[in-house]
Amino acid sequence: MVGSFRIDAEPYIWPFDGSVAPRNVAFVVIDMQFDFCGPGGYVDAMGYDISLTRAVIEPIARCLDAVRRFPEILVIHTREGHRPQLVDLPANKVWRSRNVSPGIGEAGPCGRILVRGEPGWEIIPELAPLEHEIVIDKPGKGSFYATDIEHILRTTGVTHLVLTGITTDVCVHTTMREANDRGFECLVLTDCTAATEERHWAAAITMTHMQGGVFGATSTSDRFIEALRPLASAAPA
Ligand code: C5J
Repeated sequence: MVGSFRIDAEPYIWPFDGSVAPRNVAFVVIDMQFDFCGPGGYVDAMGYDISLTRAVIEPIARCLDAVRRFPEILVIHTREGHRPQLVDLPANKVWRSRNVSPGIGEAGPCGRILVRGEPGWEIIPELAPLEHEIVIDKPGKGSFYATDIEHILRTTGVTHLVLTGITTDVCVHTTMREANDRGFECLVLTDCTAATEERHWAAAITMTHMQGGVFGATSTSDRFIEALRPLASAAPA
């Protein structure tokens, strides 16, 4: 594969360093699990409208289709969840969740909420990882805390992250902030991410743009796919 790409984005044309080669990019799909977008999952049990978090399934699937034509782009999926023994589940996380639904770690309609191996914890089939793709299990909101994602990114030479998934204001933002502080250049695809409330999605996107792009930049699935297109046609047959 040859070439590099750049993307029309806000508040600057991404990336900051002019363009990026596919081998330096990871496409990250955050927490597309039943618990966050499936009927009976954690978000549904808390009383939120899961049509918001489900709306990102189609655009993410389109991006994955495009990205999977470039084997050099590392595809990473994350799952938020805890060990069945709950030894990695902070007491305050349980206490707070119990205020609004069955607590994290307790039985809900899709099994124990956010517990590894339970039906609700699984990634939805529409966005299932392929065998060779990387899956990161994380006990927290950020993808860097208590995981090996940074080691994988540094080892494979990834310097630029395209972020998608749910929820924008929690796990996507926390991951972007963690990555940004470590020097990774982040792009969020706005139609590939959603929050449990639209105003929180809007605030999370706006916050990314402040101070000249304090955490990175944002674009859309269409612009991302369009930016990859010339690379595909430049590839040797
Ligand atoms: C939340 C997440 N919202 N994946 N987790 O608790 O954003």
